Amino acid sequence: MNNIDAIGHVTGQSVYLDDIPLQEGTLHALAFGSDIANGKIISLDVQTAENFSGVIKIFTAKDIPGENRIGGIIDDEVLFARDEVLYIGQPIALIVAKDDYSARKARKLIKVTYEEREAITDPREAKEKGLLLFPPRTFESGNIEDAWSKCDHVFEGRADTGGQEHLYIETQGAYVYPLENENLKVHSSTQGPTVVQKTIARVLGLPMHRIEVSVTRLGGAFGGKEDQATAWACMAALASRKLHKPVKISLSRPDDMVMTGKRHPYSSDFRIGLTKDLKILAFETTLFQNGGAATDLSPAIIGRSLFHITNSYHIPNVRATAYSCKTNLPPFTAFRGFGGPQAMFVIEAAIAKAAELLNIPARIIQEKNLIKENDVFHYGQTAKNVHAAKSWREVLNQFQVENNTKEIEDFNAQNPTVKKGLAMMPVCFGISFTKIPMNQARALIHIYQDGSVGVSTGAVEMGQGVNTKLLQIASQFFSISPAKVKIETTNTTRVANTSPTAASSGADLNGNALLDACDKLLLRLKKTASKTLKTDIGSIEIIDEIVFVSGKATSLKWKKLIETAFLDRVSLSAVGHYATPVIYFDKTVEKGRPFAYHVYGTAAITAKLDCLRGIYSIEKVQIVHDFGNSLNLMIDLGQVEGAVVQGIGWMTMEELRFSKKGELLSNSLSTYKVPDIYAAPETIECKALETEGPELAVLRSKAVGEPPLMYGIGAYFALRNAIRAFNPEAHIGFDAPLTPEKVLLSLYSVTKVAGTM
Ligand code: LUZ
Ligand code: MOS
Repeated sequence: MNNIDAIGHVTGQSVYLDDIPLQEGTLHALAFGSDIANGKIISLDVQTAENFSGVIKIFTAKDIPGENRIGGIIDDEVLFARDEVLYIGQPIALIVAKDDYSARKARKLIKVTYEEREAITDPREAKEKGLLLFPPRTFESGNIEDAWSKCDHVFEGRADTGGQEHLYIETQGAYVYPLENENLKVHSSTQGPTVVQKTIARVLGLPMHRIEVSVTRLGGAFGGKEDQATAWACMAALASRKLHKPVKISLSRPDDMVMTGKRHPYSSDFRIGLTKDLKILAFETTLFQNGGAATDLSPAIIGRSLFHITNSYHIPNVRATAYSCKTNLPPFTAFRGFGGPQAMFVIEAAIAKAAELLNIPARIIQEKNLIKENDVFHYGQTAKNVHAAKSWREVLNQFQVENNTKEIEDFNAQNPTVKKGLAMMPVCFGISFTKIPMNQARALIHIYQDGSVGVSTGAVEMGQGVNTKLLQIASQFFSISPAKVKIETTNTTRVANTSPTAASSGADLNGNALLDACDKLLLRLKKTASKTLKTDIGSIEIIDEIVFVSGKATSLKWKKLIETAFLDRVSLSAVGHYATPVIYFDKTVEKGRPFAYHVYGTAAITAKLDCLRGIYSIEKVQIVHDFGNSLNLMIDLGQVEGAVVQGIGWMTMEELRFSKKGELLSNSLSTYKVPDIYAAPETIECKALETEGPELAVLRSKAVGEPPLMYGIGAYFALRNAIRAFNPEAHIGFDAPLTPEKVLLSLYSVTKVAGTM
């Protein structure tokens, strides 16, 4: 089954926000943001700007009829700054004009005076000053204090990871127009139509049923539109409601880069203790999450960091504490992996540090400590259907890693200025929203009189192929041609109270809700068939659009069956609901069973480094990944490839930089380097591990969106190994991204004090 969007994408017929035809009289909105990172607003003068030709109106906080509040988890975020600004780019006003050009010109005429305060951009400094977004959280298992004395080796260090731009191809935006009776229709480029609906309702002081949110597809999201699509839709909705006009907002790339949150940078301290036979006995870490100026999704992201702090390893004694630090940067937000990647980098850094000081390859420690069946994670969940060791072994076997390692050693011995390095990267990622109530979904199916089927769910298509999977699920379940099924847009009037399409769980949750609806309809259809064919319902089956009785084909076809059911006045519509069973979590003790299941896999990554210039390439990424019983291996492999490249980008080249004053320096594609086709690995090979797949994955096809991003972490360690092959004394911080600049500096550095990095 090909991706159903393939032809539309290639021919340019797929509809994104910018492809929606504009109604006559549509106005264009543009946000005006703060140009300082911290301070009081003393005065705001929009008069000159409002008088500018083409400008219709400028909105500020005082124009909001409802609440000036957009925070989802904690109520600390405003739509428009009123008394103070907390980061550069924070929206203060909205310019609404006849065209984008006038709005842009007028934006320069807004005058604000501030009483500036010192900007804080470093999370450790924020923590020192007591600036936390919410109280810290600690996960603990075993007895860490006792464990240290039992360790033969104890190592300490620090690990830092930078932020990451989402760089969705389609920037943030929304198009809102009035409907009759003061209702609003909202087209939003959002992962969470209900979040948008709910927040607009709050900002406008309206009940939710007056707001209809519709999504056809997104041009990428990666977590950046889980929470942060909302503000822009609220702004367009405010203007549309006040002016009774259609209003469009669509961020320019520079505005999007400056004004929106990104992956959280983290800075962490770690301490790792091993026995002499290299079992990790104890691991302690403190994470300082750079949360930015408001909470956004940070509590949930901190949670996932704490869950994934041991990655694929079983460690009996763990203590992990995480602080979400309030800084004067845009609120950092969800990004593919959702705190998991940052945490996994810390444990991998700790293992690498131990390996380097013990003078052994890290993979010996990694392999020894892989989690096994029935081991208990530090958060209380028992590991089931574990494929950590199996995927590890399969990578070694299928890709002859031992041979590669020897070849690399020979290569390095023969080449004084070009070095290669290899690293293994196992991944274990939990599937379910860590907030239990979010693990539910709904679906609505109509079977039309001609036997064709329309399916609506809460899933948002953002290029990940969820619509193709949903279509497969419906057509497989009814055993009808895929051509008979259409996946409708995502719309809050058809499917309400949706969770955002996030946490890799879009297909699982919505697919299971769809199955529930299909189930109800099939039962009704079987009743009709048994009545028509005068047989009992248990003997009826539908195979390839033909009704079978006790395994024998009858002359009753799908189309006729539907017609018959309709004439018999049977409802041909059904709603489905799904709530992931068995999951729970007790935050008072930080223990439970938060995840439906885990996704496992292992990558071997080879890097090649020109030691004169610091230029490198990622030669090979070789993966064995556990898809379960994949619904669509082509789509899933596409997810793996994209995620790996995105992960490598984060680890090696995408350097998010802010000045001390909180100004985004990497504010365009010339200063922020994302992987292009030349930077992508020369080969990515991914083999599917043959597994049955867990019952809680939809049709046993495992979630795939986020887990493979973390294979990219291996690129950092492969490069590190290449540097050390050139200069075993090299001083290399565990400080990602490992850009060519850092690589070059470290190639010719020496470790200042043995054992500290
Ligand atoms: N979003 C969310 C997520 O709200 N909760 C989660 O647990 C999550 N995990 C991964 C990605 N997005
Ligand atoms: Mo997400 S990081 O929106 O799954």
